[in-house]
Amino acid sequence: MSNFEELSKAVIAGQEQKVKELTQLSINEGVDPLSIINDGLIQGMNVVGQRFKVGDMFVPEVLMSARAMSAGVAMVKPLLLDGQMTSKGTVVIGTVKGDLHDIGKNLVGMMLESSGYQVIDMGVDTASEEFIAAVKENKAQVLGLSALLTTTMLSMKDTIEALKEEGIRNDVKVLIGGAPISQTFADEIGADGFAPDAASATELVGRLIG
Ligand code: B12
Repeated sequence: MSNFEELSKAVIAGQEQKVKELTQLSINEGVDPLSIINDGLIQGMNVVGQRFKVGDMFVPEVLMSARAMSAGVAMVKPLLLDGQMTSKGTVVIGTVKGDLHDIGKNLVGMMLESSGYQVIDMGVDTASEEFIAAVKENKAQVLGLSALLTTTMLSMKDTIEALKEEGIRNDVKVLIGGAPISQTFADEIGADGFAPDAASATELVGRLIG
């Protein structure tokens, strides 16, 4: 089994210590840092995302995998060349007002970060004004909104309207996601895109600003 395969397996199994050991091993062997992230750590997390989707893995396991992956990413990050992680663009991401769910949003943020985007994480319960301030301040190309409740998903529309009022709607692509969100809803409220999971979200960001 290659190092990458072993690393992916350790991420899938949520074995943080093993991920750290294997990551260190790859670093010692001089493996390209970006490759450790993309071919090892993220590969594992992609499998986790797919298994979660079909009901083969559950939230606590997903969290353990995410934690294990982050531990590996944190070790590799300082080794990346300047700009290697931040050259692809800036994404502001957060969970909308009134909503405290952040597991999926964190996964999306982590995966975007590991794929080379600068991610500004606004946390949970984020008001439209806070999103707008962050988009302006960081000159973000993408705004990612997460909602897990049917009641809070409606505030995504408010944020899009507020972007229009501020005159910056055309400066930023709005991407939405979360369990109750669909492409139909995205079309309805005038979002630029919807993605059902972290891997597709990363792909979509690439397509939107790539
Ligand atoms: C864990 C959980 C909680 C935890 C949250 C912990 C945390 N730190 O996030 C706690 C216990 C706090 C919680 C609280 C509540 N919850 Co809750 N919760 C869940 C649960 C079981 C899992 C959500 C989750 O983390 N999934 C795992 C992640 C990986 O998946 P995900 O969030 O869908 O994210 C993926 C995609 O959606 C997408 N994605 C997510 N965000 C984004 C953003 C962008 C930009 C993109 C592109 C993609 C994207 O990519 C992610 C990764 O693959 C769901 C059930 C469910 N089926 O969703 C209920 C659920 C969402 N909760 C629900 C409810 C009702 C509540 C409460 C109101 C309960 C209560 N009565 O107190 C409160 C609300 C608190 C609040 N104000 O937000 C309901 C919502 C019903 C509805 N239709 O609105 C659900 C559906 C459960 C149910 N069947 O009743 N909850």
